[in-house]
Amino acid sequence: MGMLKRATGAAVAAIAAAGYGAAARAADLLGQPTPGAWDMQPGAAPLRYQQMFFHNYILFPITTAIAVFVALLLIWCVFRFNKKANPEPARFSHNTPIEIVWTVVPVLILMFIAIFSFKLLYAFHDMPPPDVTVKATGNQWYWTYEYPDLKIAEYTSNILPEDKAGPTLYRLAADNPMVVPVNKVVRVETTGADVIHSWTVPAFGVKIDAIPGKMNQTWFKADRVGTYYGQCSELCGINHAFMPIEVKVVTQPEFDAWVASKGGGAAAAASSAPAASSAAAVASASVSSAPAASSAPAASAAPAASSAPAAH
Ligand SMILES: [Cu+2]
Repeated sequence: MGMLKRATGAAVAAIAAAGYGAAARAADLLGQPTPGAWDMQPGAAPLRYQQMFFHNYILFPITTAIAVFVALLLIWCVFRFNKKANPEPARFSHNTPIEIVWTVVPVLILMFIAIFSFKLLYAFHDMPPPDVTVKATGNQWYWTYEYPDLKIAEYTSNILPEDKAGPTLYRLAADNPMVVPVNKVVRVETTGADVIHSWTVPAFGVKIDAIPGKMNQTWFKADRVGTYYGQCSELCGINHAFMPIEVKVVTQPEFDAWVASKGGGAAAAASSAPAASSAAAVASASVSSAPAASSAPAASAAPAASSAPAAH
């Protein structure tokens, strides 16, 4: 079973990556809906490719087959067993073999779906060690973002007005987007300041409620640089449609520069780790070594840095 599971997983991942990579959907806009398009927008995260594979090659064919089968059955019954065609109706009320079949077959179908569905659920649940943590708070009606490990204070991300966003991006674009590095594990912690909101970015396959008094978390690993849009997906009041989510995925050096421009820094996070050696403190203080310091914590200092906020 374990081997079968692993083999299935590897096959799904390979097909999904091939089918939903950059080349396959080049015509569609990245990170946003494409006017006139009919399929899901292109994905930009490994688990999103698996979600799309699951939908397009597992769920969709099964639901289509069931819908067609039931429709044909209905049509057949209507014509074959109406009063005119079948004036003398049968009197029996049970048929054991067919009852066994219509119980067992749906169970088998659900078990087949569960193989893929549970694999994905667990993949989303089992977050790898995060490289960046962002706290996203839903407010009526805007998002605020905070990077506790990087000492970036909470800032507000408001909707970009229509004249600045343009017709296509209006209600998708925000003035101060969330910014994250490419190919890094980003942990998103969500909470609500007033009512329940939902932080959603389709290209990453992420949708998680932001609930007052509760901290939810999810994660994604964007594999392409770009700008990705989403919308609050929990009906939260009159301006629910006007609190967009914009995520800029940039290279690590660009991210470091952005962090510095926000007054934060990986160096600050590293030096806040308990009992950091004086050598590390000196290194983090030096401007030239900052990029090195920021890439290093991914392997070594990340657990220490992520545990740091608990001390506040
Ligand atoms: Cu909302």
